[in-house]
Amino acid sequence: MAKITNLLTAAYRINGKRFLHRFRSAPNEEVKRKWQTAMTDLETKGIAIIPNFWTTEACTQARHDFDRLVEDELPGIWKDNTGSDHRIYGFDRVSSSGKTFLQDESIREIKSIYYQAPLDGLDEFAMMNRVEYRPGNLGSGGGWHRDAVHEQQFKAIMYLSDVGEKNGGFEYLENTHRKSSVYKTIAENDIGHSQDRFSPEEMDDILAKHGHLYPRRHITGPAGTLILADTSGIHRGSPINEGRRYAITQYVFRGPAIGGRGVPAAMAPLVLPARD
Ligand SMILES: O=C(O)CCC(=O)C(=O)O
Repeated sequence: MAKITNLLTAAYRINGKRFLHRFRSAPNEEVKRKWQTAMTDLETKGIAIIPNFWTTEACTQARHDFDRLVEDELPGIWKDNTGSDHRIYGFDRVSSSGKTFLQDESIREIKSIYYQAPLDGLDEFAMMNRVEYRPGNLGSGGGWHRDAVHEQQFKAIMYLSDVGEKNGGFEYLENTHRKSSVYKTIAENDIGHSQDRFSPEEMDDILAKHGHLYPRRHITGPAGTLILADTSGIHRGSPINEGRRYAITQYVFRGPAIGGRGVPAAMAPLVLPARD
């Protein structure tokens, strides 16, 4: 009975959100053509990889800006419990590298197409983080999760340092951005209708039963590798075993003008205020 209630509640929340979000804007055909493969991967698998999006020099400059702000103890820097993850939410407000990333023309067009929404309807900011090995670290993002359960959630994540298997790369279960995966995990893995975090045991069960449907990707690549993902799909930053991983992420939310709620209330206080 609980399972049926969970399925009905999830269906109600998913479909209500879809109805509210039927705002469309004309896609830019040139961008659509240039990024066609990436857009198709994003839409079908939930994840797309674009190599060499930034130069080594631009990545070095962003790392330098971040390290200087941490060294200067900028107020508002967020840290996880183990001291592994340092984050600046609103990096675009304190670094020109952050601003350049957030304002990138191609990503602007891609997110507008993905959300089928005009850009001025989206609320957004850039977050830069540095993750380093500490015993017991859970990786960037604190373990396997969905950023949203009932609606799509776009993120653009770019590595700013070289990321190999041991450096805490982004992991993603392909196809879990599809709402069918929400229903499937409720029905076959005893997941709650709005559950957005998953224990190691729950992940073992999901992978054992549905690993063939949801291939697990661990993204490695040099500095400048761009990942576009629908993070309503199941993902995490892998726990880091070696070195430091620097990355910058665009957080993008539907604003009130297009039927969304903007930056979530729990996150808003973490974001540095905009500067003139
Ligand atoms: O940085 C990453 O690899 C993933 C981060 C993440 O999942 C999050 O912050 O929600």
